[in-house]
Amino acid sequence: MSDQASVSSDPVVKPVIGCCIFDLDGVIVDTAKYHYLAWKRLANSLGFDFTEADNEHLKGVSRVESLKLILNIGSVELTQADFDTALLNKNAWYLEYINKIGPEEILPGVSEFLTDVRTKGIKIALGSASKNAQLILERIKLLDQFDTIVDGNKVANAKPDPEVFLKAARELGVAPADCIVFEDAVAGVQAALNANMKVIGIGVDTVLQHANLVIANFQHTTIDELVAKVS
Ligand code: B16
Ligand code: MG
Repeated sequence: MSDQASVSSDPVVKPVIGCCIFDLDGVIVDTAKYHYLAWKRLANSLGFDFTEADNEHLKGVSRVESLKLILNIGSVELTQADFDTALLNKNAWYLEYINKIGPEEILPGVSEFLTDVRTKGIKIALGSASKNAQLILERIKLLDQFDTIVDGNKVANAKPDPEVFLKAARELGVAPADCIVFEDAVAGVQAALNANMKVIGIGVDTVLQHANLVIANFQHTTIDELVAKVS
């Protein structure tokens, strides 16, 4: 056999990925619009307004940190008891919306992409700041697609701390370097990089400029194609 023939018959070595970790809000489903309506209702009840532009700064930010930012916008100070009540009210109003959502709210291409990942034998995790993640996945009927769910109830440190993604990798027995994170928030992209994972931003690259790759959504792509681009 000639050298040339032996080279061309070599098998193509595919990059190995053990786990895909998906953020929830802004990646799987657009719950930001419901967070906005609930936070706006809270701000209005405290005597000030809260705009959609303000809401952009809350993506990926925990519930407690979100309330601190909102109170700052309105220059309002609350006692600890009133702060806690505000959190409860906001979440109750948010859940009024969440309890009405269904699979029609899944973002474009997500269902097909999850099926593709699963078919390739790659594990699937959720890594979200939300304490309502399980309920949301139940509502949109995607709960059974996830091998593990790490959400705001399971971690102490908010993104950009890598805890949420490292915990997901550990629960699935996958090394961080073999994980790809999908994130729509700047703090989430940084959390993935801090975890020593590859990260694919969902959104626009002017905002998610530190991600290894940015895509607008999951339509018309496959996990093999994305792995090849970030490897
Ligand atoms: P909850 P993600 C985040 O979800 C949202 O982007 C953020 O706006 C919200 O404050 C946070 O979850 C906490 O949500 O009030 O339901 O606990 O993007 O990390 O999936
Ligand atoms: Mg998000």
